[in-house]
Amino acid sequence: MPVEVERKFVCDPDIQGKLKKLGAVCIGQYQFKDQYFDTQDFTLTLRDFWLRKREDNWELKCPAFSHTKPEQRAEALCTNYREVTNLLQIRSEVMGITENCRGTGEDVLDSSQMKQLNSDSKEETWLNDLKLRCFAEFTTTRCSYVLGDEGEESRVRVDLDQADFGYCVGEIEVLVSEGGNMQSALQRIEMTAEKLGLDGEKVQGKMHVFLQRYRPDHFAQLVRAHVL
Ligand code: V4E
Repeated sequence: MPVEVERKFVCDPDIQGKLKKLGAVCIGQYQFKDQYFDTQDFTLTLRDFWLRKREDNWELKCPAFSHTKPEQRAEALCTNYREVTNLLQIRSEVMGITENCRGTGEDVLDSSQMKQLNSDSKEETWLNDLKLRCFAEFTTTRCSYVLGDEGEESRVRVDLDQADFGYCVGEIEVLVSEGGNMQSALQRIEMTAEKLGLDGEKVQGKMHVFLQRYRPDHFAQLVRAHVL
């Protein structure tokens, strides 16, 4: 399962020009709606787990820990998350975290149950069973670029995001397979940031800004727990 290593940055007005000068290829502009879910007492997000539905697809971002000792500066500016996209695995991991159900993957469903699970009505059922509710919903317009053509592992992706609540942020992302070379990923992100002339400041993500503006109680708890 890949780990996403990311660094966010402030987009200056000439960012697209700079990307093109570096030979980045635009792979598309698209829009997506994200809905994020948690329990009423924020069981998932207080542990840095982020459950979302992006358009019709479920994703769970889980904190991933690097066992290497990369340069401090690069590490401080980047985040690492493992992304789970299989709905059964998501449900099973969420069950384990929320402790509403003891099993952590043992509750394998048969194919007809799986079909039902993917239907809207069943989706409501598992969300209700796990007492999950939507705490954030916003739409992002994204312009995606790729740098490097030597395959997934060495490719650097740059996303320029504009959220519908009036916040823009860029993101440099490298995918690393679990147990893969985290240090090299951090170096490639650092090199791309340097080429784009970015400074070394830590930049807030869309969720940080969304919660700060619209869910101040939730935001305060995450700050106290050092998640944000
Ligand atoms: C991991 C995380 C959250 C979930 C949203 O992640 P993010 O990468 O910000 O969203 P997006 O839309 O760019 O997803 P992608 O398309 O890349 O998969 S919300 C908060 N976090 C944690 C987090 C953090 N602690 N610090 C920073 C700088 N970003 C995220």
